[in-house]
This record gives sequence, C-alpha cells and structure tokens, in this order.
Amino acid sequence: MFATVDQIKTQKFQSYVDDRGTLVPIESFPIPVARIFYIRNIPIGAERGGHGHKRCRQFLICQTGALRFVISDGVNERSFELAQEHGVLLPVGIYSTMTTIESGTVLLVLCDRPYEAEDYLRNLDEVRLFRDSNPSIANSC
Ligand code: T46
Repeated sequence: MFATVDQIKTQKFQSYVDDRGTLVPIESFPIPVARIFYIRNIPIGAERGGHGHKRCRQFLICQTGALRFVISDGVNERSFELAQEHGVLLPVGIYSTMTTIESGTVLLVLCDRPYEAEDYLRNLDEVRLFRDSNPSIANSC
C-alpha cells in the first residue's frame, strides 16, 4: 500500500557534543543508498521540492538549521518541522515541499535510486493519478 501522510515520522539522531564541536553518527539507513546529494546556501523562505517520486525513496536529514515540510498523499496534507539532527523517510507517491526557516540550513538527502528525471511526479494531480493507477505498490515508511 502507498504510505499516507500520517505514517511519515521524523526521527532524532543522538549527538555527541564537547568543546571540539558536535558529532552525529547515523548507523542505520531505512533504504539502500544509491545516491546522495545535499542542499546548502538556501535563503530563508526559499521553497524547494514541489514534487513526488514514482520509484525513488529519500531519507532526508537536516544537518543544521531547520525546514518546514508540507507533504500530501493526494487526499490529506500535513506540515511538520524537520529540525537540526532529525531525519525523515519520504516514500514514493508523496508530494512534498520544503521551506527553510533558519539561516545556514543544510539538508542531506540519501536516495535509493539514481537521478532520473522521469521519476518525478510534478504536481498533485500526477501524484493522485500515480497512486490510483498503482494500487499494489508496497513501500516502507
Ligand atoms: C527532493 C528535494 C529535497 C541532479 O542533476 N542530480 C540530482 O541528484 C538532483 C537531486 C538534482 N539534479 C539537478 C536537477 C536540477 O537541474 O539539480 C537541479 C536542481 O534540482 P531540483 O530542482 O529537483 O531541486 P529541489 O531542491 O527542488 O529537489 C531536490 C530533489 O530533486 C527532490 O527529489 O526531494 O531536493
């Protein structure tokens, strides 16, 4: 079954702080990693994303700063903050936008697929059509 917005949870990573700085280990990944990218130098208020994916799952980690996510499963919409040292897994068929709410925010994204332009669902209508046309797709949240 496709995930619904209520099933999407953030998680906090443990951090080790001392007078040399902060170290954040991440030891388990909810997806096999085929690609990593990160986004930095994001102006406050800038909105990124604005799409969903057909096959690619993404594990998004806010390394520093904070972002507001708005996600939709085509029926319901939810908004949440991804704070520093928190991560969230976005399964397929979820439309998402993210807006930076703190300066210096860096967003690290782990993906289980290579970059494929045709994987993108570019608007909510495409998300709805994809979900309605592929009722048997299983994914893990
Ligand atoms: C998502 C959010 C968080 C590549 O060449 N390779 C890549 O792996 C990616 C992700 C992008 N690009 C190129 C394609 C565009 O010309 O980088 C340019 C900017 O990408 P985009 O407009 O898709 O950036 P965002 O921040 O709106 O979205 C990206 C991801 O595409 C998306 O999956 O969840 O970051």
